[in-house]
Amino acid sequence: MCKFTTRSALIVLMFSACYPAAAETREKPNILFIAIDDLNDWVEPLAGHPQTLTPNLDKFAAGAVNFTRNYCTSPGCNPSRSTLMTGYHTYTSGMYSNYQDWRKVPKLSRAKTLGEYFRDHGYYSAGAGKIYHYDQVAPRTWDDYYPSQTENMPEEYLPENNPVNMPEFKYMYGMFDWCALPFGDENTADYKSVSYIKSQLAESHEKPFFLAAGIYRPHLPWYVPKKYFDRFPLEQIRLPEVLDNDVDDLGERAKELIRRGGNYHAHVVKADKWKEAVRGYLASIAFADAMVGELLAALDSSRYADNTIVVIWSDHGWQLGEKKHWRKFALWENVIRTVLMMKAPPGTPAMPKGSARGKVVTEPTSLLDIYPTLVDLAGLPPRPDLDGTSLRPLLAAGGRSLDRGIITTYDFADYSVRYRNWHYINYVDGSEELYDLNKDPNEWHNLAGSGEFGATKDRLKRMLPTSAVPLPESSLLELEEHHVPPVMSREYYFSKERREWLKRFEVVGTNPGQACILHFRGASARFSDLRRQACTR
Ligand SMILES: [Ca+2]
Ligand SMILES: [Ca+2]
Repeated sequence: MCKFTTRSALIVLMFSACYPAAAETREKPNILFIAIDDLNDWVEPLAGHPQTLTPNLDKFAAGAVNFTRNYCTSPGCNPSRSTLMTGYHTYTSGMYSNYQDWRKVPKLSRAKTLGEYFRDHGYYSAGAGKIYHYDQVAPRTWDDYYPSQTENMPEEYLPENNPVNMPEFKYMYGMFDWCALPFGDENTADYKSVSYIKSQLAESHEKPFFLAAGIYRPHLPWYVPKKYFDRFPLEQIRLPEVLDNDVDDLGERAKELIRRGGNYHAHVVKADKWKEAVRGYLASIAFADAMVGELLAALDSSRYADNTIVVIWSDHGWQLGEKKHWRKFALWENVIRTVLMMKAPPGTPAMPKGSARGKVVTEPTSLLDIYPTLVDLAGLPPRPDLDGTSLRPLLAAGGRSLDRGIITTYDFADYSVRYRNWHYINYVDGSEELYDLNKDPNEWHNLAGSGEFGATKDRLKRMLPTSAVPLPESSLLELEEHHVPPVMSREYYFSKERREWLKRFEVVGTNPGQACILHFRGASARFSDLRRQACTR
């Protein structure tokens, strides 16, 4: 990565005996770490929707290892991202909910973050866009950040009179909306983040680098340039497959997760907006894929093309009406499954032949595995304290299985275990679900009540954590009226206080006179009101 004249090379040779560390440093691989927000399996390499268009992710998968059954630690941006970046699971740290400040969770506040650990071992670390949850930034992770160490996300464009397309309903997340922007990629916030990373790839770096690009789409609002909407004619849109009465075999806790937040499904169906919403999500995914393409093309044409490890991941999945549920915040496969692909070039210290090309790994893995995998591949001192496992055996051609159960939590005391073809869910109220994904990929038939699968269920149940670190109250954010207070104990779950709070979400049916549209304050993207222009429906 450094250009040497003959003379300077001679000087290095002369001093190399005195400075072996310098020679070793030059052998360390660079890392390009690409995060995509709220992206489910609707990408071509995971084939979750037949109409999705993700040529760049598809091309990358052909030369990389595609972990097709990878899971988040928790289906919310904040716990998912902060556990990934520190390497500790929710139930070993106490970081369970979006309504916590991860920096006030004692174990995570003391943790060496991923970028920080690489900095400590001779790396230059920089990033742009959403890696941490909005304003919960961690400057110790980075040498430099765009737009800044305190504002991690560039300003988003906000159309006038939003929401543009989704009729408001009580307690609706204010950004639950979509529209075709009247300008090109270059005016979007994501493009600005991507441009910063591209400029970093164009520079000459003396140290190996850890570069983190946080792409915000397809997170709501689905405002992306018109050309992406044009790729998905509305009349041709295919809705997710659903089963009538799918929710009938679910317990009370699951039904609460479906209804909460004002009952999105009832409102979307009543307003006849289901196809439009699916289109908005597909358009946003196509846009995010284009941003990935920009980054990968810049890497390929840079001097770092042959010595950079690339990791592409999303922080959790999303539902668009399956089980009458929208958004995240649940434990079904569509919600906890994420994108994870990795590519290690030949010459990587721990993997001289590089990772396999076009390999598909179907055994369950976790976003928590990224940290120990990168430490392992880069040859940094191992971190046996981390909760994940290096995926090196799975990255190699052939390679051995890790054969693990992968745990995901929601709030405190809702658990999911993915093991081989099985998915077991154990909720705080004691209700359970069991699915055989080989026979029932849509999770329509809950087998938990069937005696036939008792032994399987018990086996998966034994994989659950036996003790979980409580949610530290000191880490809670101030709650707003539309928030659902996180479950902090089983006692609290069944308490009268909680039942009273939840009554506000029992509202069904639109009532424009009472519509109360809520925007997250202090914990969302920043929006620019400088260039308000019309955007199309
Ligand atoms: Ca997210
Ligand atoms: Ca069902």
